[in-house]
Amino acid sequence: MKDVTNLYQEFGDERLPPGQRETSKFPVLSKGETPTWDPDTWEFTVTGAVENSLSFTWEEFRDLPTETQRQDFHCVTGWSKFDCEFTGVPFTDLAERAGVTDDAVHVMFVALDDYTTDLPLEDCLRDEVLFAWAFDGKPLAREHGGPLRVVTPHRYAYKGAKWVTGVEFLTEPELGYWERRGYSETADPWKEERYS
Ligand SMILES: Nc1nc2c(c(=O)[nH]1)N[C@H]1C(S)=C(S)[C@@H](COP(=O)(O)O)O[C@H]1N2
Ligand SMILES: [Mo]
Repeated sequence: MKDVTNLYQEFGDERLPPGQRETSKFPVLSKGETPTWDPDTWEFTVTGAVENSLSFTWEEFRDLPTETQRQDFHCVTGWSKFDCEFTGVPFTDLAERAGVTDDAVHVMFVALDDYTTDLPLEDCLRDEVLFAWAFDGKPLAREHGGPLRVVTPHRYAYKGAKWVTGVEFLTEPELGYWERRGYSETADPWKEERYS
């Protein structure tokens, strides 16, 4: 397993970002109800500024090569959970398969609960950004985003869309659900970029 819990060294002095409190629990934070999903009709798409748009059924997605990483998780509301073990498909793998075009600068993630979140492309093209379907070796619980969620240990966790079904590469920045409501576009926990 790859341990990326030292990635904070790139951003700050302390593993626990300023203004955060460590918790051993794994709280659930969702804007609404946990959406239902059907493995027979579930579809994941990669679209936008790419050479090849991609589409996966659940079975196809599960056949993709995966990585398991030990990561930290920082919620913008002030709690951090250390040593989360996520298994999933690296963002960079999908970006490579799709062939991101030179004019792409930004990324939008879309989810089953109509949640969206955006990040600059360079913040997504990192080894630690995973489309994760397992947590601590077990299928991701539905309230935590099962069947599939994004994890972004270098950014506040609202950048990690639970129930993710699509990623769109953009040639201009657009804002996601919380970003339109005043949360930070870049969301660096060590700079306490909570609000914009
Ligand atoms: N689709 C979707 N993804 C989401 C959210 C949401 O409401 N819907 N909440 C975000 C927020 S604010 C946080 S802190 C994390 C929480 O993940 P957890 O519920 O697994 O702790 O998911 C993020 N991803
Ligand atoms: Mo959050």
